[in-house]
Amino acid sequence: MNSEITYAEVRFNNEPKSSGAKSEPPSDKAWSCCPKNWTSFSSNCYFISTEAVWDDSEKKCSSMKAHLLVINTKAEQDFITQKLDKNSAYYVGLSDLQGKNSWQWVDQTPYNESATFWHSGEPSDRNEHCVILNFRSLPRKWGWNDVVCNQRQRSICKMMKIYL
Ligand SMILES: [Ca+2]
Repeated sequence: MNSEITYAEVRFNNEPKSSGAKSEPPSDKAWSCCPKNWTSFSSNCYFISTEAVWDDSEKKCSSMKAHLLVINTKAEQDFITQKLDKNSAYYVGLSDLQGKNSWQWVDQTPYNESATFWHSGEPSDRNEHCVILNFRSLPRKWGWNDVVCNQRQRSICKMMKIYL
């Protein structure tokens, strides 16, 4: 994956900072950007990746210096889902690999019950250790579902913006 930079954004120091961001951008840096073909939101960059099992999806993200998507806010999820195909499912960086109902984000962000967006009835099965983001029509919304980790699914990678 090349990391050619195709555009940059200017962030003024007096611009209000987005709330809830886990990592605030360095305040003394004025220019930030995302790699080619990535999309930007707040201080992060996102990439929609091709089908793979959960493990390999995380490896693909890591090879691009990113992680599977860690969802910190509803606003972030709402932004990213606008870019997704309602007929696909996308792995995110949340798993319970031990099957102990102990959900872990790939970047060690603490799992916060009050910022979870499970579909109704999910998580549904102790044998389903990995999480996808998908669209359900009743009610019409995007949400999370635990699934087995060896299904091939599309996925979303996330990295912090690059500050120049
Ligand atoms: Ca499930």
